[in-house]
Amino acid sequence: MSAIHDYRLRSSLMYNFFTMFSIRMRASKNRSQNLKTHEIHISGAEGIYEEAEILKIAKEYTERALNHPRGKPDNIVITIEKIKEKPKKVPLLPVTTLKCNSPDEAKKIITETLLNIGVSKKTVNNAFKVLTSKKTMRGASLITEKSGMSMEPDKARGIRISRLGIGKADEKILSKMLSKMGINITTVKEALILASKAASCSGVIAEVCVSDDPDYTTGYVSSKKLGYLRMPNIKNRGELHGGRVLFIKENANIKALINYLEKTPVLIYI
Ligand code: PML
Repeated sequence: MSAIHDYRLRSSLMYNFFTMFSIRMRASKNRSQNLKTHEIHISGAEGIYEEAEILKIAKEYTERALNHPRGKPDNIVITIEKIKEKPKKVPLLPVTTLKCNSPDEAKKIITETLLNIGVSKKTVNNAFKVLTSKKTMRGASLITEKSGMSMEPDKARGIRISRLGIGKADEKILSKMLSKMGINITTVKEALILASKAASCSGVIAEVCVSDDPDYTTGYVSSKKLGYLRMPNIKNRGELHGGRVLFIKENANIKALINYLEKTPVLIYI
């Protein structure tokens, strides 16, 4: 290969990587109580995209924020940020849908699964308090596997698992795969991509998620070893509670863990 050709190839690869953007949306509602105003979470979404897709995605995210079952937002914040480091490649978790007929059954499955992988009963109980609380956390809660301590610095915000996405070719494969299972919808795709990033974090043992969307009643428990285990009827239709809990190693380096989950760009591959 000539020096010029080699230079062009290298610069085009660099161009591709440097022109990827993290696009994030957060929508909230203002609520006044006791002369104070605070924000209630309505919806969020994000992905990693090429420059040519920015307008389309910003429109899609805006429409999503304006038409969410949790209500009409007062604030929609869309952040478009150029990715500055090469995204880490992380494998997609395998997907299984379990048979689950009620929230009680889901609670039993989650509890048994977590106890089996060494999470303490106290930690499981604390996780259910977060997942069923009326005050939904915007991001994820971090709970230590044995002592059940909450480690997220901001209890209202939690940790936002961020800067994550999937390349176009892999997304096509994912769509086909999910279509065969009859679950090719954005909610599943986005949750699966997020769970795959969380499971790739060295201090994270497992995750449980219940959607805070009152119309969406499927949730999941996931980990590198378990894969992504979906549970229909994890909550009753109409309920507004929900959230995400990450079970973390007792001795996890919290700063490094949060930095990976929130800041390190990750692209999921199949
Ligand atoms: C969410 O509302 O974003 C979480 C959805 C979790 C479950 C998605 C699925 O696998 O059906």
